[in-house]
Amino acid sequence: FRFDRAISRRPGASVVKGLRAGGGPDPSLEGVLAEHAAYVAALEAAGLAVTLLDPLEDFPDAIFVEDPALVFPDCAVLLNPGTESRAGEGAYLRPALAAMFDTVLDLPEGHADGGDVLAMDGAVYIGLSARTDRQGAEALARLLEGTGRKAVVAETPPSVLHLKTASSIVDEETILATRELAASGVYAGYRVLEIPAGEEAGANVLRVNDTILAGSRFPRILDLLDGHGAKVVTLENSEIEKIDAGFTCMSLRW
Ligand code: CIR
Repeated sequence: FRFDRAISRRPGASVVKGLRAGGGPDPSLEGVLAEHAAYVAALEAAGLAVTLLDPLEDFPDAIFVEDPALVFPDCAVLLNPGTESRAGEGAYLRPALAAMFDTVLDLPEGHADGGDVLAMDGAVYIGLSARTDRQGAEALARLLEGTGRKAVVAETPPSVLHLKTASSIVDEETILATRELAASGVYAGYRVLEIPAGEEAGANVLRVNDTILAGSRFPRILDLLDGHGAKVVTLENSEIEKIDAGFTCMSLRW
């Protein structure tokens, strides 16, 4: 979770048509723009130099740059998002990644979203979901093993969009997770902070250097995050969450 740089993408007007699992109303464009700008400012305040890419009107979900790609200090990986309307996003990320990374790898087969990938120092966890199929997860695991990393493919509870909708890195020994995901045992060997019932929607938080970005509506999660060597910064996300935004998925960090 120590990073110097990030890529994020400005929302276009089409962002209000972003996918949402539970239906529900469109967010307001002004609200999304304000919340996204505050998010980028928070990354900068945490010490990151953020490269902002131009909006992609043809792809309402393109602000979620961590789904079509993953980055590590030594390489970037272009994935293959598991939903039709997002399949073309990677092509628009490739030039930026090629300019910033010597090595850009491609997922050779199957589907995988970056939201299903939680990278600890010791292992990279790849969740199986409606977006990440076994073929994609196993191909990604092999690709990452080829870069010297250990990869673990895990089931994700069917109630969540992505692995990181239900779990987040707090520090190198600690993961915040919903009870359902914690009970699966996937994070055995780590200290797991279990989310109190009723606050599952706040499971996605973002550790960046000495800061943890978290939603403001989850007081018990905020209490749990206290005392892990980081300042907890709360962000308003009431509009952006209408299209299932998480804090991890709106940037690529390395
Ligand atoms: C989608 O359904 O693809 C977007 N509306 C939300 C993606 C959020 N990404 C993430 O949790 N990693």
